[in-house]
Amino acid sequence: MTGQTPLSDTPPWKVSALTLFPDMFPGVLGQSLAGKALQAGIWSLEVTDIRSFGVGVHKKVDDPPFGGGPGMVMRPDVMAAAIDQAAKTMPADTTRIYLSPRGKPMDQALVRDLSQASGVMLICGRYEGLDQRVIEQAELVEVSIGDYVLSGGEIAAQVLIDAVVRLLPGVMGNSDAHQQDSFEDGLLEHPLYTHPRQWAGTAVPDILLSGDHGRIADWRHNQAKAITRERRQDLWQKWCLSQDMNKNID
Ligand code: 6GU
Repeated sequence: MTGQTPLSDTPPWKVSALTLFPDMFPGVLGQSLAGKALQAGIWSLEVTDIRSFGVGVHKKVDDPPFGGGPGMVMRPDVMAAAIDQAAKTMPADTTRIYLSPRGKPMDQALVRDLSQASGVMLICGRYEGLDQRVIEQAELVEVSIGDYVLSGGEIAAQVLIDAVVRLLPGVMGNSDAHQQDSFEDGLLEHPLYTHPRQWAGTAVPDILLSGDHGRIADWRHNQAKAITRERRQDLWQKWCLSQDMNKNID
């Protein structure tokens, strides 16, 4: 008896998070699906406290921006020292992501790529952001979770981790389930219904009770197209183009 879980021969997907607020981790990820997967060793989390690399007796991590302007900028010397330390326990080719509203928008393709890597380093900024030189020197990839501004990168990092962890083998019972996820085929997901069949004066659509799996699949696909066209012009245009391209290839 080793007491090992069935998946323990697979190394965990490794997260190295750098933050001024280490107590914010694992945060919401300590619960539910991600929390169970963390306990089961499907992913692992190492948190680096940026403060411990601060300069002087006051462990200073920030200074005002050269050229003037509001707020403070995180010092490149402090950040580089924290990143170098964290990098020691990660493979040399680990992607280093700096969570920033200036970044490339996070999407399901990025999430899927990261889930297929051995792990990720996540750098959480506070204040106005990081000195540009450390972004370049440490080859940080800037990633944003949407067009709004958060007070720091920690919640964004947790959004990213959650999206990746649910794709890791053994986390979601039915591994076919993500085939249906919104974005997996470029469309938003179709609507869902369960019991009771009649509720608040509204019946579940008859087609879903027909047992005709081919017609149900067609109905759902049409619903997915209609919802995407109505809500997300950007995704709809992309999907239409991808259909045209496939037609030309076939
Ligand atoms: Cl990744 N970080 C911060 N601080 N704000 C954001 C963001 C990230 N994405 C959108 N807003």
